Amino acid sequence: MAFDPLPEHHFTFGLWTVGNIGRDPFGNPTRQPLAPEYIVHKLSELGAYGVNLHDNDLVPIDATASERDAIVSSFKKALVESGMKVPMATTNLFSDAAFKDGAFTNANAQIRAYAIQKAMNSMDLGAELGAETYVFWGGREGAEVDAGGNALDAIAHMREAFNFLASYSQEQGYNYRFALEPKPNEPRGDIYLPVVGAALGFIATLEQPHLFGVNPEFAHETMAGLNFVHAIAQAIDAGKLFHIDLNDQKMGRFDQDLRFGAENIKSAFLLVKLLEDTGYAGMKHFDAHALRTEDEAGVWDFARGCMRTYLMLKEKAAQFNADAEIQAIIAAYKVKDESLSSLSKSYSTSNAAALKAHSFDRAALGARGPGLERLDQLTVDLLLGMR
Ligand code: DIG
Ligand code: MN
Ligand code: MN
Repeated sequence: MAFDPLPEHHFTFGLWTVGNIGRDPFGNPTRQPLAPEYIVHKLSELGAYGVNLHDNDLVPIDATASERDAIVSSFKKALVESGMKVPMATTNLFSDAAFKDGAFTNANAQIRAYAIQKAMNSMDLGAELGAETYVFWGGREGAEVDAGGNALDAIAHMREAFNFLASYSQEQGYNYRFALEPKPNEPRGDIYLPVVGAALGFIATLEQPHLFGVNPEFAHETMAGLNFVHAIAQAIDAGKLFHIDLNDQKMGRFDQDLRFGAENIKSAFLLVKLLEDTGYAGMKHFDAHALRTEDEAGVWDFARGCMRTYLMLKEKAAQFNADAEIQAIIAAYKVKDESLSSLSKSYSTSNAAALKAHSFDRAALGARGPGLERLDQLTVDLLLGMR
């Protein structure tokens, strides 16, 4: 079976992903930079749907207005030639020294104002390119020193910035939905809103929470020692999975942004199954990059691998759902009791009395085996191609 990606699969890559030149904190670049237009055409040839960008992935921070317009015009030409879309845009609020101690959350009001200005200009660029999702990843929104008392102020500063930018988007007629991307640390010692749950709780405090969702990243929740599938389930339950950053990660490491499925194949399978079973209609964005060891050919192997693995796991999920033995075990695992479960569906004095009066055979409940070992083994068999 061929697992060839097509635009209808909605696979996207950031310009910074396949454009990663292999620099790391301990080493110089190992690859040459790739022009945005070249990236657009190459990704289109591989079957991707779109490309995402930070403002400065395309337009240098010190570009003049005329230079900006020329750069955007050339990029738009590549999009038209290739048919590639720009579903998501975001702002680089983490590279420039001005943001070294935060952007929206900076203790310096002048830097906070500059960050909002930069975000508005970047939102203008994204809207010009057709982006409908706007991601906020607070790479520098954090601290190494909390003695300055910024932890509480930072939340209020972020709320002010997001409320302001949501209103700017509406006044401009942009139909952005905003996606907050949590990360626990790196580059800051600790980053505010570190995980999906924290971001969901924060969104509820905004003026227009319906405009805000999350952009969870596999590597980031994994860095925090959390179960990414559980985080996605909560985001879906809340109607807040606006976007997703797919990649892979070894637990307890710096942000590796590995090729999707490169490390945790069972987690990747369960994630793809959850996304497919729930009809996730958003973009499947691979926020990852080729290993520093690779040359340009390795970069495109990386990009092909991300999409191929997603499609293979999608096929495995279909097999899992069609596997009679597996489905029988799951049916037995989810014990139904309509008379009992109806009592707690909605409260009433009589339901409470009936539930309090019911006698349970606690020993029998504790003795019953749920069959999870067998189910997990059949999942491994399936993933290893033995079913
Ligand atoms: C890092 O995981 C962040 C940045 O690359 C970008 O702002 C965001 C969008 O995918 N992810
Ligand atoms: Mn990452
Ligand atoms: Mn990301």
